[in-house]
Amino acid sequence: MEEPLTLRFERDGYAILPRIVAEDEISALRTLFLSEMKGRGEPEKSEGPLLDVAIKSPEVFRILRNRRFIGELSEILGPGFLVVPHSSVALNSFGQFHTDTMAPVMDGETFPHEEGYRLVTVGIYLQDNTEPGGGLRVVPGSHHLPDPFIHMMREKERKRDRYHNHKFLQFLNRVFRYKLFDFNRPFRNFEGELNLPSKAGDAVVFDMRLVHSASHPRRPGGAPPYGDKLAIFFTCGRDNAPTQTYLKWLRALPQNAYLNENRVIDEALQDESRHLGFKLI
Ligand SMILES: O=C(O)CCC(=O)C(=O)O
Repeated sequence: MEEPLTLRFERDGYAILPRIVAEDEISALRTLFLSEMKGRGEPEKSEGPLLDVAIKSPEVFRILRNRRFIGELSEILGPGFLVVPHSSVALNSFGQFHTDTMAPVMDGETFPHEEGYRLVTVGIYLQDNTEPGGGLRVVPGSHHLPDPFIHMMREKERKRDRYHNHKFLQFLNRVFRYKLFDFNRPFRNFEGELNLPSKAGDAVVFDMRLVHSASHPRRPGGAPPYGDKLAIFFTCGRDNAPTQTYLKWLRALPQNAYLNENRVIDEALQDESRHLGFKLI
């Protein structure tokens, strides 16, 4: 008998929900997002994400009409869960190992350790994840452990500051063609990492405290077989106090001013969401 989804999620900190976007819809979504994101007329910004897609993009909201998807998310998050910012479509984003709670914890927030906490990132990848990347790497169970990045980020900042204040270190680095100091090396691999075998259209749901990284194309020089990497991301949370604290923290960040200025969620969309079993925030 298959283990219940909630037990698996609580133990591992992630779950793959298969076939949330049907195979025949993948290429239409890829074409749509690629034309939207590559044709924005701002070459230097062409790789930046589309933001707030849960409320702005009908094609993205359509995915939330999948009742099996909402049912499985409700198992993980509880009924009437919240779809909170950020939601985005990301093109060719290949971040390194981190947790999604590292930034608020570094700001002094404690909600990831509070009773009832359950905030997840949901990634719907529009290509298979294979050895050359396309999806997510995770460290199973790491959401139960203290966040290693708090110390690692402080160390990185300390080393960077020392380097920037030290002309001789900068000179040495130039001599060695900038290969001597690589402050991101500790973030490239992580002990216990697992490349999740997701297929295009699967949803990968993970606790925001889980150690994870984009799965990188690991063939130096070789183009990944899927071409451009595309993924849709949502953040979802249990309807409770830790989620509200997360929202308060998020809204107060200067780069998120767009969340506080004339941001209106269409009433019909909000009604439909309630009927489907979640609330848009
Ligand atoms: O880009 C990816 O595939 C990883 C996403 C990620 O790290 C995140 O959403 O926090």
